[in-house]
Amino acid sequence: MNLRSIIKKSLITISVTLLPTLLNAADITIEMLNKLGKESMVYSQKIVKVNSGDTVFWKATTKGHNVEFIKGGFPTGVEKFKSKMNKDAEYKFTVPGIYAYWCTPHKSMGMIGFVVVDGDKSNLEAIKALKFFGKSKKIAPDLINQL
Ligand SMILES: [Cu+2]
Repeated sequence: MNLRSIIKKSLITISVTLLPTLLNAADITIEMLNKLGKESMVYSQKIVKVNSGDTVFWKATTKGHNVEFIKGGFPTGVEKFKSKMNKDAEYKFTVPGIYAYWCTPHKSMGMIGFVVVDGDKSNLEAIKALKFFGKSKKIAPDLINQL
């Protein structure tokens, strides 16, 4: 085998190896954290805006967290989603609208987040009507105003 064919073979191998990774790459990564600046029990980004087809990846940077879509807090027709504790999570958003979620054990400690898909806010009234608890209840209105 000459150098040229070795290079060609290598490039093909690299492409075949990397392509699935590139195709599955998350479009947005959010860290689940015990601490971020002065805040504790928090998602590194509380609001993200994505396009349908985009995947959001929640990294379990610190343990003890998860992602749970809030009942009534996502577009109709979408199935509920709850990730495993302590584990990375990912979700591919295909239906436009607003998605509200919290971390199950820290739902009253302000660990909430929102995803807006395709800039569609048609379910905003349902989001405003959600019942939040404790610290989350305090911070939710301001976040919802920023959607
Ligand atoms: Cu948490």
